[in-house]
Parts: sequence; structure tokens; C-alpha cells
Amino acid sequence: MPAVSTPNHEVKSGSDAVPPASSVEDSSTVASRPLIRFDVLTLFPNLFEGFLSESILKRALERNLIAVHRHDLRNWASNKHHQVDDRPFGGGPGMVLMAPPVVEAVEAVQALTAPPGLVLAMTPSGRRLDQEWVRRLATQPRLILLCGRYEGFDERIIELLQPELVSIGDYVLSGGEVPAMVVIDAVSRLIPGVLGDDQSAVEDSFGPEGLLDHPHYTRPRLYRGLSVPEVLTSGNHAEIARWRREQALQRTRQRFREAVLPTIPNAPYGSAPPATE
Ligand code: 4HQ
Repeated sequence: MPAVSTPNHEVKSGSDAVPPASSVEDSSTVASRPLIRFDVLTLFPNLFEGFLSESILKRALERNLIAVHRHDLRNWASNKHHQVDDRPFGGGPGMVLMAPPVVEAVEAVQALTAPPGLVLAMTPSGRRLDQEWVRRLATQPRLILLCGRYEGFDERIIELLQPELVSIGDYVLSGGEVPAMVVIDAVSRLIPGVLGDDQSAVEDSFGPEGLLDHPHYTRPRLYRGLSVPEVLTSGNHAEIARWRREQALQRTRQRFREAVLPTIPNAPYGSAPPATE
């Protein structure tokens, strides 16, 4: 244990909770050490329970491909009321996350093990997360995810820790936990072995070319009068590939047209695009 004054009541999902590789049936994708370690600092560690205990993330944790360590920020509250938030200087509504517990929590968690990791703070004023950024995050050995609540962080948290500020979109949530789950999910599925063979192809939306995905169909062939495009049942794989690519291009162009519309005052969604094409 490090010499930091750290209440380490860590909530853990990952390596230690798992049988040794030898006792697992299919050892092909069981790593001895996780390829990426996430440390989540939050006031609500239990929010991650369901998220981490089902499906792809559950399997990635069991196979030791990722590790997720949750830390309750309240463990670093120093004053007698176990307070981590306070009223904003200058007045105004709501509460602000205090600097001391948050800064000390991050430092203590970083000192638990090397490397210190890249610190990410979830905030709507951050840079918008996209697949390119996700790919870069997936090359890191360790990510420290800082989840705020209330009106936000005391600015000195940002000044002292110099985290990368991550937004998942322009809307206001009640806390950074859902954004942290978004980062964990998007990054983890890029770790080799996390997606099963039948899933690995699902990388084509936002793939290297930046195109959106094409439409998908499965049985039944006819549903409520809607049939599957004939090309997909033709068995002509060159034709199918061409059709899918054309659909992907069409969807991508459509998305770009829609993306510029809201910048035009009062323009309704779906109205004619500016005459540029
Ligand atoms: N919040 N993308 C306010 C967000 C958010 C977002 C997180 C709400 C931080 C203090 N975070 N708390 N959108 O809305 O990342």
C-alpha cells in the first residue's frame, strides 16, 4: 500500500474477482494482466453495477482484458459532515464539488499503482467525444475517470489536475457517471478479444473511412408488408458490398446535410439543404 492517507474502500470489478486463467474453459482470450485499467471516481459507485455485470463488459472483466476500479469520492471528504460539495462563491443556485476531496482522491488513486494514467473529467464544457478520440484512448494503459455531480467542479480541480475534459454531447446530465460509462464502453470494445468473433465486424460504422453504417436486415423476409431489399438475398457478394457502400455513403451525406441545418436560424429539420452540392 502506498504511504498516502487513503481510505481505500475500493469497489472492484475485474482481475481479483476472477478465477485463474487455467480454470477457465476457453483460455484463448484470457489475459494475465488487463490491457487497460479504468479507475472511476464517483459519489455513486453503485450506478456502475448493472453496466459492468452484463454482456460484453462482464465478459471482458472475467477474461481480464480490462479492469474497472471504482472509488467513492466521499471517502476523501475530510470535514466532519463528510461533505464533498458546497455553495458557490458569488452566489447562484446549486452546489459545487469541492477541490480538496477530489484532488486528493485522484492523487491517492494514481499512487495505488503505476502508471499514473490519463485523467479525464466528464463535463459538458469539454471536447466532444468521437470515435477518433476513443481509438486514441484505447491505446492508453490506464484511464482515470472523474465523475462530477451538482453544478460542476471547483475550477481549481481542473487547474491542479489538468485533466482532459470530455463531453459526450450538448445536453445536461445529472452527473458524469453515464458519460464515464460511455467512455468505458466505447474504449473497451476496441481492446483485442473483447468482442467475440461474431461481433468484431461491427466496427464498420465510423470505420477508417468515417462512414456511417449501412442498413441491416434479418428474418423474417417480409414483415408488415416491408420486404428485405432483394440484393441482400441474391447471394451476389460483390453486388451486396456495392449496395451497402452506396447506402453508407447516402446516410453519411444525409447526416452532414442535417448537421449544418440547425446553424441556420429557424430552419426546420429535414428542410432543403443550402444549395451547395
Ligand atoms: N454532466 N458530457 C454535470 C454532463 C456531461 C455531458 C457531467 C452534467 C458533469 C457536473 N458530462 N456534471 N453532457 O452533462 O459529459
